[in-house]
Amino acid sequence: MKFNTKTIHGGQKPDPAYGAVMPPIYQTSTYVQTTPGGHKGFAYSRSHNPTRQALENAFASLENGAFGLAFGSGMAAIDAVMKILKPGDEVICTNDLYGGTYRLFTKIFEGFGIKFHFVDMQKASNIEGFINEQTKLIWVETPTNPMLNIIDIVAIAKIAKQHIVLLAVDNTFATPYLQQPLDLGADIVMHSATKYLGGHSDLVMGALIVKDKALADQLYFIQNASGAICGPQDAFLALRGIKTLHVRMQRHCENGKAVAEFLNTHPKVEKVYWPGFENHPNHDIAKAQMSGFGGMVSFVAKGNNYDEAIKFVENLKVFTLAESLGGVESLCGHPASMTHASIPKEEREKIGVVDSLIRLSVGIEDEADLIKDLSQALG
Ligand code: P1T
Repeated sequence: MKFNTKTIHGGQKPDPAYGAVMPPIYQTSTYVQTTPGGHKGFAYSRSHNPTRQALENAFASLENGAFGLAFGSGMAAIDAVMKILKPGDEVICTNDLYGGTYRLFTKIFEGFGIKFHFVDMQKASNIEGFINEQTKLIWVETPTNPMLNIIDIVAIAKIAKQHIVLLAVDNTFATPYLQQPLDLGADIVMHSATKYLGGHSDLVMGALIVKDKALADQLYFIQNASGAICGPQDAFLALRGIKTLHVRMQRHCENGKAVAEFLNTHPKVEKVYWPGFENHPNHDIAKAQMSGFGGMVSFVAKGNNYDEAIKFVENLKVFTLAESLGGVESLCGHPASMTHASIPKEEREKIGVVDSLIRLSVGIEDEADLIKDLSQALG
């Protein structure tokens, strides 16, 4: 089945109870048992829920995985992966990461005795010096949030396999429409389904997808034991969102390109970060591992002035100043004070997240209105 068909039918079948084409919202915590253990595969909704299961099947199908798991947030999904680890284990992760991921790693899991190495993976071989007997996991975000760096998944997977280390890829920015990390050698794909998968800024959710049964069993055990599942209503909304993922992403890519190109030639703009530019440091890798460049664009205005950056985001009218990304509406963020505020300033600035950096999640409105809005706010 081709991807565009999978978004609508992947892993889905009519509900067995009454043949409903869309999975009903099974708003129930529990299920009748005729005798202890005598049930239809559903005993308690933390463990299994038919609406969530339909969504998990859709996740698996989209990413060419065998098993999907849905969580109450992207952070809950990452938290579940980290719980595979034991004190003394080490993780190598991209140095440019969503601020919440950095915070979870450094403020929670470091306290449990896990060591994190934040490495510039734009050159894959940079990770080799950090691998030792304790290394159990490589955590990759690509494109990265918010600098839009591109990491070569095939090259990292090759190193991971040589050293028998798990590779997890946060595929939130690319979505499976543009990039399928399991096919490139990753063991685990993670999503903040809050973003493009849900697509309408109306839910918070996370996803994990894997191919390997033993790994799926381990992650399911953690999901059930820790309990950070999503509810059936949100599972329904995510399934509904996924059905238009391919058409939304096509427009996100078109509008993202138009916005990136507009900013790149604007006299007040210093630098635009977008993997579609031929002079982006890893443009060739992006071209090889992604089928488009997505709808995320970051930039810095000339003068690198904090007050001017704040004035710019306040003056936008079509772009909404808000946390998050990946919805149909265009959003604008100021990473240093919003999504990446939990990363210390000197760490942030080392990777380019300066106080004047602005991040755009380019939505699917009319391109002309978006450009006009950016133009008036820059003016
Ligand atoms: O917000 P949540 O669903 O828990 O997902 C966390 C997360 C994980 N990974 C990436 C790449 C993300 O971008 C996020 C969430 N990011 C934002 C809220 C943001 O505005 O960047």
